[in-house]
Amino acid sequence: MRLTTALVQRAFVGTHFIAVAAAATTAQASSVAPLNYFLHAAGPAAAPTMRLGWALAGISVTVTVVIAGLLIAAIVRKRPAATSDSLNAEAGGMRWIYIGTGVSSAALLAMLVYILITLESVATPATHPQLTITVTAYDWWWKVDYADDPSPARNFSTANEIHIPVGEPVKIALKSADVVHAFWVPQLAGKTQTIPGQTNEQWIQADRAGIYRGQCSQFCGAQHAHMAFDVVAQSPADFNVWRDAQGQAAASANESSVAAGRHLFAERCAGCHTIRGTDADGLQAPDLTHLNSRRMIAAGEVTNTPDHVLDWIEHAQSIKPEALMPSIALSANDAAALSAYLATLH
Ligand code: HEC
Ligand SMILES: [Cu+2]
Repeated sequence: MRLTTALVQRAFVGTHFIAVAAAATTAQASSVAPLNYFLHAAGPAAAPTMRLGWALAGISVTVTVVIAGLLIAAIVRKRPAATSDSLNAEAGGMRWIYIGTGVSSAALLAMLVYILITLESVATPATHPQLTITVTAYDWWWKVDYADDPSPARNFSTANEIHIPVGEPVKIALKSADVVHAFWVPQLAGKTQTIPGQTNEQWIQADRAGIYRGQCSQFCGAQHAHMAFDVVAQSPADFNVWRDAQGQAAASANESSVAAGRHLFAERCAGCHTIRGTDADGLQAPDLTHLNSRRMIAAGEVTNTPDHVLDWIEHAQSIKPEALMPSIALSANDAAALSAYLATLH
């Protein structure tokens, strides 16, 4: 039912279109509008609703134009001069009411039928998903758990970047750690809420390899607008390589050259962050075991470069005010040691 509501919301894209297009163009310095689902659908859960959006927008525009035309005609048309019996001369006008009501009802009914058919066609994938990914929304980032493999070495937690194999449906189990959020990858599927204390489900499928941007689409607090993520769709072979690599503990865990940075991390960061293979096992923040494998940090806020990471650590509260990570002051030596350690987290 919730999924249905979400899809219906999405079906009425006409009203949303301009706002989303405007938000998308300012969201990122990227050359393409990443949320432009009106022009791009990359899978079978998204293409039918994109066509539906166009059809509904087309019908709405047609109705508006026809009514505006009739209205203008009525205003411009001259009435014959009033005569004493003109009060009784209204008889012919009623026909327009009947025709208008009939046409509008038929159009609305046709739209309803098309909406229901579309909802049905995207409700379930053609084949049963082989892969389930659990995504938990936090203020203001996304925890991504791969937990369905019989081999524990292939199960792990990551953040803000969801990898999927192309060409097959993937089930997304959706949870929330705090308030209501909504998970939305416009080019892959409609939006679904994440609600504390319950698990919602949706499926996504990408027919082409690529990076699809997702965004929280239900207001959840100060940094709601900066709660984005990427879905990286890759060939099944590449996906398996990625999954195997992510399952590994941090390679650097015992390197003595980065001992100072590791020690600093244990003191100042481990309460919130996990690095597998070390004692850092905080659960309230993104898993950093393979930090450098990700494209972006802070839920799509900045690209993942060593400078940006250091800047984030020292100025998290100015980059993302109210984010649940404090700005952490570091001496130049500490910053260098920490950077050296973080650089090893591939
Ligand atoms: C009080 C808990 C807390 C502490 C302490 C903390 N962090 Fe964070 N950190 C967070 C949270 C929460 C986020 C996610 C913020 C967001 O995107 O809104 C985060 C995000 C990050 C990210 C971006 C990760 C990504 O993939 O988006 C990095 C890197 C990071 N922290 C490094 C550190 C380092 C290094 C330290 C210690 C110097 C540290 N953090 C201390 C809570 C914490
Ligand atoms: Cu939100």
